[in-house]
Amino acid sequence: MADPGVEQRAALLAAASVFPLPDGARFSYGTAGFRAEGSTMAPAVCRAGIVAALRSLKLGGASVGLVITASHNPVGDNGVKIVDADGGMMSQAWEPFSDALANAPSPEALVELVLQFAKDEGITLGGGPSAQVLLARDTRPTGEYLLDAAVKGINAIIGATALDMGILTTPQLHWMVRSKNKSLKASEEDYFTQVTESFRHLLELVPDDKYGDELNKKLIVDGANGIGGLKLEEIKTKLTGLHIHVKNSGKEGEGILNESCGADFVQKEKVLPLGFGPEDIDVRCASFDGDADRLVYFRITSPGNTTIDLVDGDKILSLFVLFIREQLDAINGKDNQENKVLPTRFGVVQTAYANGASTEFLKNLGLEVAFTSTGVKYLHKKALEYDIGIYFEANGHGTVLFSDEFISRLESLTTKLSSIATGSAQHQAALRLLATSQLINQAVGDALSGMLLVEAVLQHKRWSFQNWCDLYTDLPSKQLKVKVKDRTSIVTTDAERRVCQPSGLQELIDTEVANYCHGRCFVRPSGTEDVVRVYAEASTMEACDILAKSVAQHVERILGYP
Ligand code: G16
Repeated sequence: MADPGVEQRAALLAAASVFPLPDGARFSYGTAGFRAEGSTMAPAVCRAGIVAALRSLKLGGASVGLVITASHNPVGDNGVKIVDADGGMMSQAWEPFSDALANAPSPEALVELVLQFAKDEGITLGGGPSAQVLLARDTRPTGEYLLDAAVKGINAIIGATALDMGILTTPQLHWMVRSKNKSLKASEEDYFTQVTESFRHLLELVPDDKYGDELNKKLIVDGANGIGGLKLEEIKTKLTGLHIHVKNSGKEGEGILNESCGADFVQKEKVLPLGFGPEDIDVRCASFDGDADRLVYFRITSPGNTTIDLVDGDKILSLFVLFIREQLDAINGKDNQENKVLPTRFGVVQTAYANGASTEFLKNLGLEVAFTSTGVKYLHKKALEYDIGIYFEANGHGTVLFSDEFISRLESLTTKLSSIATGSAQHQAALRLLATSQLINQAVGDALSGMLLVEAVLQHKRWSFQNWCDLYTDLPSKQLKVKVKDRTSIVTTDAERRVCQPSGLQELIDTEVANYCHGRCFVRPSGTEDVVRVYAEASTMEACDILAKSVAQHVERILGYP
């Protein structure tokens, strides 16, 4: 092995020695990076810093990102994930190395792993191109300490620089990394300008000839006591056409991050978050999660009742699908299947958690619906295969992706139409699609920009919250968490819809499911918590509860209590 230099070895040894791996600690990159109790995370974060710097070197010095967050998890947890140069999640091909490095038992073992990996990947250490890692963190109390660990890891690769972008939403950092590598404006101010301007543009394009009641402009947002609420407070006065009131805003004294509030709580528990009450009846409400990469909507219907009407990621996706289809039809002519002005491969990506009623609704529209495993890293990759790919997890994590090639065609079309048919329905529709591609985050799911797109589409359609709810009726569903000895002993297949190990478990699930009308049930190990998740769907809530419980009992019995 070529010696990368004494200095490089020494730098790696020094960084690894500051944050030794405690006995028994075991990290796994999981669904969305490393996560654990915040005070135990420093070794994994420091090592993720090394990985991020190596990734940047591998990509010829392109900026990559590192964000310190445990998203929807409790405030005491923390985590780290790496953002690739395109603004998406780190290449899955690098996860095994990240796992190995995070679990390297000693500083010496860590150095050997890095040297071997650099050699295998053709990365020149100790003096190749410079590397750059953009850093961000959410509002968790352990964030600052872990940021320091990340910086130490990055600096352990000679020639790498860490650029602290501050306290941001996770999607803001993804957006910055993508923009920077495309030589676009990439500051936080630029992000705010882009979303507020494209939102304004979409509202200007709302047709004035539509019938129906004026949409209620009032919107209440549950910020999960996290960073999303704080960022929204900063820009809400620039969002003309909306009257936003932020609750659980993240300001001092308002409440605890993600505790009985936020998108994960609202979607899973289907009850109103803390701080909401009868005064909010019938107002459209949105809920972000702790790092603002998930979005759901809800409405409180009657006083004294904590249950809500929930609009989850599936229904957000369906709303976006209808809007985009309407614009494509306006451009191409609805019945013109032969000579389309703008031929478009339009696809939708969901996971096993998608409510069966939503999938049926989308298929009935004639759309291509693909399924992937849970995790934005899988959905995003699949959605990139289309000219316009929309993905959403039921939990509210998703976005709409426009391919670069499609955007160029759209830009040429709008230029052409602006000279021959300016103001025509076709021209307006093309402009709407362009504004949509500017508004909605092209790097990752983003609660803030997703919410503004929802608001623009509702105004465009003159739709009330009820119109939106009425798109289809969700099948009742139930989710449970089961604690077991070793959740990784469950192995799944078919986009996590079937279990292949331990043997016999799938047959038991099939037998239970067969007892229920519209019954569906699957189990999978979580990639962010030490639990097995059980999802059940059936024609009544009571049936869901029983189905989920009986399958959970099988899981507990077969896998053993912890
Ligand atoms: C992360 C991922 C999501 C995933 C969720 C739950 O969300 O980004 O794609 O759905 O975890 O994953 P699991 O069921 O494996 O625990 P977040 O918002 O926590 O980053």
